[in-house]
Parts: sequence; C-alpha cells; structure tokens
Amino acid sequence: MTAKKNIYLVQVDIVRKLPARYTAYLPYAVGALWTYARQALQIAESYALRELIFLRESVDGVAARMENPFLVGFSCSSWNTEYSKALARAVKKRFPGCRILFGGHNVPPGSGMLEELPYVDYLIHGEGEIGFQALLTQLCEQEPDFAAVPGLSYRTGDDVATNPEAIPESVEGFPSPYIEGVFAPVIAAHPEIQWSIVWETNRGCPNHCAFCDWGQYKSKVRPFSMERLKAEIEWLGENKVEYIYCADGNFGILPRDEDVLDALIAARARTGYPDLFNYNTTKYINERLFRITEKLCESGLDRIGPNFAVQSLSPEVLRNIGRKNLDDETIAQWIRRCRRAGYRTHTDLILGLPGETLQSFCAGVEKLFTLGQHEGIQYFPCNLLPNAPMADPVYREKHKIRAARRILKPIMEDTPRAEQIDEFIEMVNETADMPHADWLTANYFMLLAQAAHCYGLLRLIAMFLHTEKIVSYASFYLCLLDFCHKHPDTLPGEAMARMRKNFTDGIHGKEPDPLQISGFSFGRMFEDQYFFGRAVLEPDRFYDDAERFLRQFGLKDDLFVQLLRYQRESILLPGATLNKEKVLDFEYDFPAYFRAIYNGDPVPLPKKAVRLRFSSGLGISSVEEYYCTVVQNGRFSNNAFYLTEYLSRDVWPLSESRAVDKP
Ligand code: B12
Ligand code: SF4
Repeated sequence: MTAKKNIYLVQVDIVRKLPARYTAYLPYAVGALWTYARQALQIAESYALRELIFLRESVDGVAARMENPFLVGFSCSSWNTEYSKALARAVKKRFPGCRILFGGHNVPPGSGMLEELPYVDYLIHGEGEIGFQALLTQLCEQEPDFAAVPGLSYRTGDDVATNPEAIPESVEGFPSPYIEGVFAPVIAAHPEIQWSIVWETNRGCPNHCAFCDWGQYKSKVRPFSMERLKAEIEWLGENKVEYIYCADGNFGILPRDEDVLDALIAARARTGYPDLFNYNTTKYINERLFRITEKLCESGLDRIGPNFAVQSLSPEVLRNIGRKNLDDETIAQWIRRCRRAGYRTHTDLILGLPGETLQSFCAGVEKLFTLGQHEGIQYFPCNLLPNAPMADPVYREKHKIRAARRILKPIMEDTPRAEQIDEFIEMVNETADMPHADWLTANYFMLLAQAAHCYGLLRLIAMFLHTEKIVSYASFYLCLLDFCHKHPDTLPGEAMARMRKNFTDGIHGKEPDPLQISGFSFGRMFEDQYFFGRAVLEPDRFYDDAERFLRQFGLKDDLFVQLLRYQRESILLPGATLNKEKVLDFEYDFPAYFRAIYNGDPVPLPKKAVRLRFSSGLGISSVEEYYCTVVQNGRFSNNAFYLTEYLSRDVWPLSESRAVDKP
C-alpha cells in the first residue's frame, strides 16, 4: 500500500491573551473543508491530514516541522493573509514540490493572485467544499483535469485559468467538523486555550449589500440540518465552549431559529455552556425576533442586546449599496419596546459609503438619537473587501472611491507573535460625496458623539436642547467639536486633540502611543473610552468647561444651573463616592421629562420640586470594576447612569419611594 499524501491546513487566528489564559477560535472553515472532502473514499485512502495550524507561530518554525507536505491549504481572511503568504513562501522554499492552495474571503475574484504570488499554485474562490474535494480527487490522477474543479484558478503552462464557481444548492448534507472529531487533536494539544467557535446554523443571505462579501451572491438561506445543530450543541457542552460567534447573516430569519435557540438555552441550563452567543440580527423585525431577543437576554446568552444594523440612514446611500432598511417608525418602536422590557439594543453605522456626505452622516446619527437609540451606536469604517461588489473597479470609479491600506492593529495587538507580520485592510477615506477633510470631520464628530452622548456625559442636555427645538443633536455635537478645536486648553479640547492624534496616526500606519490614563491603567483604551475616562476622572474640570460651551445656547440661568447639575449628578464617577447613595433636590421633575422623551412622547418640563435618591445599582466596589463595567461597557449599556428614585420631600433622607428611573 502506498503512503498517504500529507496535507496541512492553515487558518491562522487572532488569539487573545486574557489574564490567565488565551482564547482562540477553532479553525472552522478548514475543518469543514476536510470533513467534507474525506467523505470521498479515494480521498480518505489517499490523504492524511497532518495538522491544522491556527496559531501565529514563527513561519520558519512551522515550515520546518512539516513532513513531506503534498499540499498546504490556507484560509485567507483580512486578519491573516500576510501571514499566510509568508508561511506559504517559506513552505515552497523548503518543499518546492508542495502544492500551495489559497482559499477564503480574502482571495479576490479572478486569477490575479496567482500572477502576483508565484509560490501559490491554486486558488479556490467562494464556498470551498465542492472545489476542495474535486481538487484533491484530481490530484490523485496522473493527469489531473483542473477544468473539472469548480471555482479553481490554476496555471496552464504560461497562462492562468479560472473555472466558474458552484454554489451548492443545499448544505444539509455537509458534515460538521465539530461532531466528526476533526478538532479533537487540536483541543487535546492546547489545554491552555479557552475555545471559541464559529457556528453556522445556515449559510447565505438573500440581500446584496455592496460593501459585504456576501453581497455578490444574493444566495438563498440554506439551513444546516436540525440534527446536526443539536449534535453540535451537545458537543459544545462537552467541550466547555464558552463563546459562540454565529456566522449566520440573519439570525432569526427562519422560523426554526427559535427552536435552535431553545435547544441552546436548554443545553446551557444543563451544562453551563455556552456562556455567550454573538449573532447578527435578521433585518426583518417581527414578533419572532422579539421572542428571540427575550430568550437571549433572559437566559443571559446575550448581554448586549440585539444589534439593529442600519449602516446608513440616507436613502441615496441605501440605493447605492442595494440595501433596504425598515422604516423609521418600526425602528423606533423596536428600540422602545426593548427599552421598556429592559433589553439593550445597539446599532451599526458605516462611514464612507458612496452617496454619504458629512451632512447626511451627521443627520443619520441625529435620526438615531431621535428614534431613541441614544446608546450603543457603533460605527465602522467602510472597508473594501476583495469579494464585495464595492471593490469592483467600475463601482469604485463611479463613486470615486479612494481607499488606503490600513494596518489591522487594534485587534491584532494582543496576539502573541513570533515575528512582526502586519495585516492590512483597505479603508475608504474619500468618495465623490465625501472629500477626505469631511471624512475626517465625520470621524471626529462620531467619536465625540459616542463619548459625550452614548456614554451619557452630556446626553441629557443634548436631549433637552433638541426637544425644546433650541439646537439639533447633530448641531450640538458639531458645535462641541468646534469648541474642542478652538479651546485646546479645556479638558474636552485636550481629550479631543489626543483622540485625533491617535486616530490620524492609526490611519497613516504609524504605531499610535497607546491611549492610557493613569487613573485607569488597566490597558489600552479606544478613543471614546479615553474621552469618557478623562471626564469622569476630572469631573469638576469637565463640567466647568462644558458650562462654558453650553452658555451659547442661551438657557435661562435658573434652568441652566438645574439642568447642568442634574446631568452631572446623573453620571456615576469612580472613586470614593462610587457606592454611596446621594439624595438631591431639584426644582424641576427631570426624571419624568426624560422618561417621556425616551418613550417617544415628550412632555413640557414639569416645574415641580422633586427629591431624588441616586444609587448605582451596579454593586461596583473597585476602580477596576468601574473600568470594566462603565468605561469599557458604558457606551452600550447606560451603566454610566445612576438609578434615580423619587423620595418624599417631607422626609430626609429616605422614605417611601416610587418608580426607579434609568435610561
Ligand atoms: C466569524 C467571523 C469573524 C470572527 C473570526 C473568527 C475566526 N478566527 O475564524 C471575528 C469576529 C474575529 C471576525 C472579525 C472580523 N471580520 Co469577520 N466574519 C466572520 C464571519 C461571520 C464568519 C466566517 C466563517 O467562519 N464562516 C464559516 C466558514 C465555513 O465559511 P467561510 O469562512 O466563508 O469559508 C468558506 C469559503 O470562504 C472557503 N474557504 C475558506 N477558507 C478556505 C481555505 C481553503 C484552502 C479553501 C479551498 C477554501 C476556503 O470555503 C469555506 C467553506 O465553504 C464572516 C461572515 C460570514 N458569514 O462568512 C465575517 C467576515 C469573514 N469578516 C469580515 C471582516 C471584514 C472582519 C473584520 C475585518 C471586521 C472589522 N472591520 O473589524 C474583523 C477582523 C478582525 C481583525 N481586526 O483581525 C468579512 C470579510 C473579511 C475578509 N475579506 O477577510 C466577512 C466576510 C464579513 C462580511 N460581511 O463581509 N470575523
Ligand atoms: S451585510 Fe448582512 S444583509 Fe447585507 S449582504 Fe451582508 S450578510 Fe447580507
């Protein structure tokens, strides 16, 4: 019997180091490919999978430990393509006869990558199961027929060729690498790692957003069998998997998603695993989605609430990117319904989409605040993904899209690396509708809005000014940005200047000095965390400067003083007062006023004296806990706000209380 041919599959991960352990994802895509391929008897008999390589180890070290590799397959994503190239080069140098195969999201359409990278022999485009199995089958032949391999790019003498892709009609029969034990050797070899998994309950998306890798396919949603999913759920309990990243484009889109969730919740109750379930919410809001939200939040599997990703609120942008959002009223009702039930929601925006102007972007943020999404707004730069419709040269030219190669730093940071190999992403920084200077302003505007509004530092004042039609949300934060630029001596000015430097260093590929504050020396901070952190460590200075800024809006003195005091007292500060309750009197019933705004039904500010008790309700006892709960999570959670309770004016300090208020 002839010896089997050795295969190595590489899907290098972002490994995060936690205080006492590492977390990493199991290399699911390559595991899935092998599990499918080896179902063919000829492949099972002819090949041996020698190793799944997933750590960012020294490339020479990895190449040196390979034994007579016949084929090395790489799963290329934005976060590992440069590493994959370096390792492929090293392998080819050491083993010139070894076949190198690249697949995955970062392999662009066409054969260009083969021309660019002489050490790569084959590319497989799109979904890889069928193509990978066909390639291994052909490679068993004396004279392989590469034209028979779907989605393959390959060399033909001096030329290159690309075969059409075949999207499988169904994924029902695809075996699971988890259940089939493909990862057992990896898990056994790494007891130090806490595993996370990517979990597919279905594959495909019926939408075609131009910025998204899946946008080009507009494929139907193909469910994996319920039997497979149930067995996978058992497997994750047995393997103590804490974190699931659900790869579905639209979790909740299928009626049976509720059953999937029920099975997951039951397993969690029984085994304690998984702890967290991260998912992309379906774009279609209905009663099922609310039940799903309820189940996820009540079970604790979801601790940040559903993400209602709108990406943009400009009708022109949505037309340009081929996306349809729900109408404003439905979004507002959804946010309010979740808020009433005590579930958080969050929303994504993408900055730099074609058709977006500085004004429309700011107006979009304004709209979200108006619809009730005051916390949890995340924004992402528009990345040009190689397989997204937006990366097409004709599309780029039409919208004059300019992009810069940006190092994928922030998430790479904690990855233990034997050597420095930077990874890159193409980030849009200018379009026909948004000149570069406007793009920068939009970034600063958004960072400031996240820090001052989503965390809560000035949110209540902005809500008041907006509701009373004194100044819109967008103008308020644009004015604040202007104030910061003009007054670099103030705390907001200083913090903004530091955030800008960090941001611009990052986009110019320089290693930014880590954003750190001595009072919160627990790690590197993101820009909005830094601004918020500076403000809560020096609240007197921050709110004195804020007062200077706010004077321009011409509020009557008495109201101004009360409102500013209520805003300031509503924010939970680190330090000695952290767990102390406080009782304060106000001449206006601010809690009733703001509750009405949150509920979407504003009322005039009641001129009514109230006595309020402020308590944290979070049970935080140290600065470190404050950092984790408030600084790191405050933008999503309203954790920076005290709970307020009405007290009777007759009794001091405590008496019977009424409803507890929290945004
Ligand atoms: C899970 C996931 C993550 C995880 C990664 C976990 C991990 N280490 O595996 C996390 C959360 C960390 C992540 C992060 C990011 N992600 Co992500 N993520 C996904 C997601 C949801 C699932 C990927 C997956 O595993 N799918 C299941 C497997 C089976 O499918 P697959 O990967 O498509 O693999 C198939 C084919 O690609 C092919 N294939 C894959 N590998 C190989 C190898 C060979 C040899 C062959 C032949 C074929 C082949 O065959 C496979 C089976 O059909 C996808 C969206 C999606 N649903 O696909 C986005 C996606 C991959 N992510 C994307 C992006 C942009 C990002 C970020 C850059 C976002 C950001 N701006 O920060 C970050 C990068 C992080 C960083 N800074 O380093 C983009 C594409 C990026 C790219 N070109 O690589 C995607 C496609 C999202 C999108 N809508 O466009 N992501
Ligand atoms: S962004 Fe979401 S909805 Fe749009 S094509 Fe991608 S997966 Fe589908």
